[in-house]
Amino acid sequence: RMTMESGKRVYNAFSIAPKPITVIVEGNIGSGKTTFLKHFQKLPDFAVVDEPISKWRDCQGHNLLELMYKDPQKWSLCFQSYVQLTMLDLHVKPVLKPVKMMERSIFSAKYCFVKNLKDQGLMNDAEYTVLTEWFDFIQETIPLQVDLIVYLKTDPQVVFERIAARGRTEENSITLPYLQSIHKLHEDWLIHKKFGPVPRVVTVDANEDLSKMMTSYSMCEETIIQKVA
Ligand code: DGT
Repeated sequence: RMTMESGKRVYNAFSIAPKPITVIVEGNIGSGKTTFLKHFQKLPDFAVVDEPISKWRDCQGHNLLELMYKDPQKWSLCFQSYVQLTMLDLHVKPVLKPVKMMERSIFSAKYCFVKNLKDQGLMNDAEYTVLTEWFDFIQETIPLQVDLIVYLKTDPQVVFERIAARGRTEENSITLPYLQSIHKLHEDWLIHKKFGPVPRVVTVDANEDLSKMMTSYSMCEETIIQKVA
């Protein structure tokens, strides 16, 4: 028998595990979500589910991320429908630890990325409507539990420099105005709550050099643990 003890809860791998607290980590491209999650991956009570970007770069041999950046008008619907599927897959993935952490969500895909493509005229109204109908259907039929959102807030200029420095090939066409739009949509969604009610948001100033962010990580750890206790 395999059991995992965590605070007051006892987990038995052969019984149905209690529902974990789900935390999603959001923020602009290059805001440090992966580094943030790496910190939590080391802690015993946290299950970090894999980020789907590797799937976007290799969908049975197709690099959908690259296609989307090269010709957004042609490939955005295809890319975003795959993002929606891979995100849904992560949302429903069961974990055996008290806290489940995810990098991004089906929500940022919809409210930030899809909305931006639509606003920029890169996705037409018919395509946007089909994606939205799928999104609404998923929300109505599948429980997508989110208890807490960690928002890594950055200045677009800062992430612009980080993205240039990391040199991911698909991303060499990313411009400052693009990052400004994505930033604004994160603010509209998480701070101004323009797209409806959102779960509790913890905002972290993520402009600091990534290596200096340990203090913020520990603060978030406290907040999350308090919520779990
Ligand atoms: P990090 O760790 O904060 O630096 O995060 P990134 O930049 O590795 O990960 P993410 O999810 O912000 O972006 C991955 C790439 O996918 C990036 O080039 C933006 C692009 N992308 C376009 N549309 C979407 C979408 O709907 N969702 C997500 N997650 N990414 C999208």
